[in-house]
Amino acid sequence: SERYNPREAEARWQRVWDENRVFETANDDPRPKYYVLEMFPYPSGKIHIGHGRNYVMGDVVARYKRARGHNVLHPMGWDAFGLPAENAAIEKKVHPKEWTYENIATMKEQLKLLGLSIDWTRELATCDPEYYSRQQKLFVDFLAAGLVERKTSLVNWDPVDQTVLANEQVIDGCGWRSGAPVEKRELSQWFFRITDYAQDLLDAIDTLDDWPDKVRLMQQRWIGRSEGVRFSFEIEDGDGARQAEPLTVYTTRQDTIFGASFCAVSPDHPLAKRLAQDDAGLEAFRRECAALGTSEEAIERAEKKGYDTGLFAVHPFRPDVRLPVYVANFVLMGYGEGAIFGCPAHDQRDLDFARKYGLPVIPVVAPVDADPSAFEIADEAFVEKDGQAVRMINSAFLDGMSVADAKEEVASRFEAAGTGARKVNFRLRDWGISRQRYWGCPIPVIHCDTCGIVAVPEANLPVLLPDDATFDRPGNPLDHHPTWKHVDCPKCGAAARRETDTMDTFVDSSWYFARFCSPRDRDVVDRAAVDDWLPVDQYIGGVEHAVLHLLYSRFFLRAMKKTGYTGLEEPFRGLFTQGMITHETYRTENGQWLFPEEVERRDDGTVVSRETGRPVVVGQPEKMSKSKKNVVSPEAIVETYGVDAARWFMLSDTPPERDSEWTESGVEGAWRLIQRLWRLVSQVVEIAPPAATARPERIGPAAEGLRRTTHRALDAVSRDIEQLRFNRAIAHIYEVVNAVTSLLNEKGNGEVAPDLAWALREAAETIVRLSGPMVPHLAEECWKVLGHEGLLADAPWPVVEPALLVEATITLPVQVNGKRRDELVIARDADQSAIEEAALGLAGVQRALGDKPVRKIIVVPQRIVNVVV
Ligand code: ANZ
Ligand code: ZN
Repeated sequence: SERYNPREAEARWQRVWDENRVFETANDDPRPKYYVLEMFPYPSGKIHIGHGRNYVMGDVVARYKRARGHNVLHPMGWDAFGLPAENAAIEKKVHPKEWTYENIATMKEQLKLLGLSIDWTRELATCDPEYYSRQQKLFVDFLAAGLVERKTSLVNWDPVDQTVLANEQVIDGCGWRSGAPVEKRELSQWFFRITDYAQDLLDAIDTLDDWPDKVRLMQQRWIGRSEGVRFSFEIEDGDGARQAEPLTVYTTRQDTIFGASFCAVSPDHPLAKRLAQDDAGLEAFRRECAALGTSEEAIERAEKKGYDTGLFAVHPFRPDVRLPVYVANFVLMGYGEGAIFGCPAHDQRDLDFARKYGLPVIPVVAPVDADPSAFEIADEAFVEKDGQAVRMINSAFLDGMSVADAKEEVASRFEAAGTGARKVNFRLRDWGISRQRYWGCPIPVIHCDTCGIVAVPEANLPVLLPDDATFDRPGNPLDHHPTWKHVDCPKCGAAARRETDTMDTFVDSSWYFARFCSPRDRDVVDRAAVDDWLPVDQYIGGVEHAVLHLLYSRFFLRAMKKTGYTGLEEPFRGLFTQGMITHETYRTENGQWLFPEEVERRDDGTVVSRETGRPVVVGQPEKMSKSKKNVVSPEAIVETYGVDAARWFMLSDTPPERDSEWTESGVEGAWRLIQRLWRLVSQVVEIAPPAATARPERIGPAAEGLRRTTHRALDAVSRDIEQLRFNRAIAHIYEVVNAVTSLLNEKGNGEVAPDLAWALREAAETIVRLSGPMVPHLAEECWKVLGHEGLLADAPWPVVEPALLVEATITLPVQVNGKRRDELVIARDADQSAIEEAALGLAGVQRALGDKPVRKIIVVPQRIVNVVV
């Protein structure tokens, strides 16, 4: 038969699907719903094949669920606001809008090449007024519902570019573009009150049992609930004069209070600010700390430094003990009370600090078996605190207690004395959404000198971005636009100013999945549609979004519930985080990156530049990225191998959660497999032509054997796809392919009995249907050759005949002296001696036996084997 020509066939089937609107989804469809979504892309320019993996995975699920009789929602859109567009405006002098929409057009073309079963009628772009106008309505509703707050917070300020910088834009304390040392500034900003939901967001993680454990753990850590105590120290100056204001600290280790040797406040603490007014040294220290920016990581990494204020804190239980009070760079203003007591013996940070400033190190927790008078701390803090292994020492009334009991005791004493109280804290902060930039959703409020903050009335929405912004000077283009911000107050009519901040782009991506349910609705969403479609049954995306995007979306749905847009709280029932696609990197001798197509691998294994013939340095496979040029374009693949080959390779190469290395030989292998499937189907059609095959009366052993293989694969592939184990699904498809191939080879040119012909056709049809979600174009083509009228995309999933699944083998656990050591897979009808022999041969059993002689073997038929020594 002739070769399969993917280039021609793929374009043709894509046209057929489009023209027949096969993947358009109606809301009023009686079938059970299934919502599958991949995290929508940022339109950065072009996609490479590495971007394709999660879309292809989602597509397999979508096509599979369609075949299983679901009404599938599988939409696509664009996360289209953001800084890169504004950078392009500055660097390339194109308008962010133009840049963004051009990228969207390019990337849409590219995505279409992948043959995805997407309902493009639901497409949306977050930069489109159609979308962001609804987002503004949401904001106004959230504001009215008390979910939004305006408060000051510290930001990274670039004094040259006159702009707020995100933490990632602060590099070694300097602005990424200007190179100027960053300052910390207090700025009035808009916040979503996500912390109101901290406990709820934490508790509900338990219900997300179809999420990866690591993501749930990351969310838990991010929310960071801790139980501790908030209490106050009396403060004295160097002469023993009591100060009016006590110092309040937060601790989770109140048990270590007798090991306290200093107190420290944040450089932004009111006490530090006050003292700095008449202390130039302290002011300089505060400025030095400010240069660290607001990133917690940077603060964590920096050397721990302090400034001695000359004040002392009075120990709450030992009035004769005075602790020096420092301003320290590692104490954050945003957490707890912005002030701590330090216990160097049991906290590494405090220990480093104590060693640097010559402060005492007093152990108060020690292993139960240690001699309290001899227990000392060297360079490592002793952080063990759990259970019966440690107890309190050097701690007056706490001596001998466990850490847990000591915590209780100290907390109770503070509460009795009225100087402190138990307190739950969360690491989670309110979500600051103000961005001083142009290319984002304008925050729909107006500042009036008389009325204060006034929400833009619904009738005046949307607040559109002005097109005629300029990007040639520092600062926020909306702020220095000549007219845009000048409006009359909607309340009193006086001259007022628009808010010029735009929203964090994470806001845009926190509800797009809800908008997809009724993408053209005049309101924010159609509540019935949202309640029907959500939660997303399967969400697929990168683990880099495991915390912020997912948490914000969870908050958003709760906020939308509060404002009446939905009855639901959790947006994503199932979550999958896929691995990345990697590729080798290539560099010339002078360090220039080369694209894969610019190099050539010679027969002797050396790699050279196609242009110069000079050797090229081949680097380890790394995540595909434009900057290192180790990318492959979908166009190039489609041209040479067809997209089905790329899809097959992406799915078959590794488990989907793991990284997968893209290689030319890998795609080539996938291409060969596609040709092989094609030949196989063509051969079977010759033996068992479409019309002529009715189910035979009698099915002989050869046909029966093939049918078992076929149905077992069908069963396994269904389960594998349900669990997103695509590589295993493909391995099971191979089992049928191999069985058919060997039967065809055996037959040679001979005749085939009708029952076997029939079973071969069933096998071929099953192969085609099972591989349909993975290689949909090839499968449609084969489906047609097999004589079907309709589209495979509309055909139901084949049905398993359970009788064919009854295993010929069983699995028996094998114990040695009652302890499970291995398991045995053996023929269901194997006799006693065969089982005994096989059990003794197992690696796990042999390891457990060592050289001990076997006394007895007990076989409980169909149940268990126990070896006694
Ligand atoms: C005394 C102490 C002794 C502490 C000890 C730890 C170990 P989590 O569990 O994350 O809530 N802390 C409190 N507020 C802080 C701030 N604003 N900036 C930096 N550190 C702060 O952490 C609570 C612990 O972090 C608190 O318990 C406090 O140090 C520190 F052996 O108090 B601890
Ligand atoms: Zn007013």
